Amino acid sequence: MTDQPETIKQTFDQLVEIANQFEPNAKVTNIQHHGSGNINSTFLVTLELQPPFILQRLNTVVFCQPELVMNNICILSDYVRQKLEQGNFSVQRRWLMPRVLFTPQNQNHYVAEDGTFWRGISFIDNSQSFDTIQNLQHAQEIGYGLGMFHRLLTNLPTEQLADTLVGFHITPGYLKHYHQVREKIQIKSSAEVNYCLQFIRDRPNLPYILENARINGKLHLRTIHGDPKINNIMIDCSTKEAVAMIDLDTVKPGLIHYDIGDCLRSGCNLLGEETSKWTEVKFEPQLAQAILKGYLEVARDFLTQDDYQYIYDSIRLLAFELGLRFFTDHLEGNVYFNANHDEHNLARALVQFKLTESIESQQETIEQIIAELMNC
Ligand code: GN1
Ligand code: MG
Repeated sequence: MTDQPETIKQTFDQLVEIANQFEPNAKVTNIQHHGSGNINSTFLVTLELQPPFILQRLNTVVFCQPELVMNNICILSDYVRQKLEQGNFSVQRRWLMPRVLFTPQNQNHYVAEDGTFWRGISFIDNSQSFDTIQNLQHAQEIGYGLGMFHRLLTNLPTEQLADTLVGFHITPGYLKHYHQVREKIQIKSSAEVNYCLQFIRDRPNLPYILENARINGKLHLRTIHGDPKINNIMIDCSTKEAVAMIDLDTVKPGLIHYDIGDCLRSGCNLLGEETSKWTEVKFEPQLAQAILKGYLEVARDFLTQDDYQYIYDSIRLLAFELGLRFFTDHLEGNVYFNANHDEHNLARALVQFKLTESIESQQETIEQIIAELMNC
């Protein structure tokens, strides 16, 4: 069997050589694994006398046209930088876009000898991110960050961006794929697997809720982030304010509800996505209130009445959708999400399904929070 680029591991010296493509005039002092992404491999490169930068190997099984991903990111960052510089877009505080680093050949990426695809991105200075919400102020800043990102992109025509991940967040498509996988494979039964099978079976209409709203004209496509989980929103170490959104691979046309739902399902689970205590997972409404308050501070002007009507559904759906994606990947043998052990994606699916259950059991409270915020 030949190695796929994704399974190749680089030695430290090879990493230094790749890093040098993006900062040819600086001396690399260290390269360390960074963050907790499930798809790409991320490293922090430290340099002598210069700020560090992020080096990433793109997973080209998932992003099969990585050049288009890089083009999207460049279009987006140029657009936002211009908007911020023009000054007619008032941002009262520090807000930054990660900068794509170019090679001496003026390329926004580098393909190594082994066929792996790399990019360099500036590190947002004096900032950090967290896998779980630290306090209510942090929650509000998470919402503000997402709102600011959406607001900056409200007028970027979606046609300018390529669809780099066809079917991303189209839940009916994930359901279809799940059924195809089920037909293909022999399922090894266990209490956990049976819980997941039943969980999906019990919610036949849920996967269609946002797509039907789009088809019926209630929701429309805009430019979205696609992966606004809370560790993709950088927090300034000094002011504790949101300063940037990172991980721009999935920026593309979509429904902002994918982003709102994903941000809330990620932020309002204090045990985090990777917990082994899945039976204890809960959705925290007071964190949802703080995130939405921060979001509306910047997003209120471009939200329609229908947008508000689908916020609860989006939170419930995005937790369910991620559970469905993890569970399908478990059944398929971990072909999409990086997994540290055979049952890893099953464990992750259980967390998301338990979270969905908790969201459903608090529907009234969550809807009331949304209604109050809408009217204030
Ligand atoms: C993946 O790799 P990462 O962590 O940035 C996934 C998201 C999921 C997330 C769950 C392209 O993002 O959709 O919400 O895992 N990204 C892609 O942790 O599928
Ligand atoms: Mg991502």
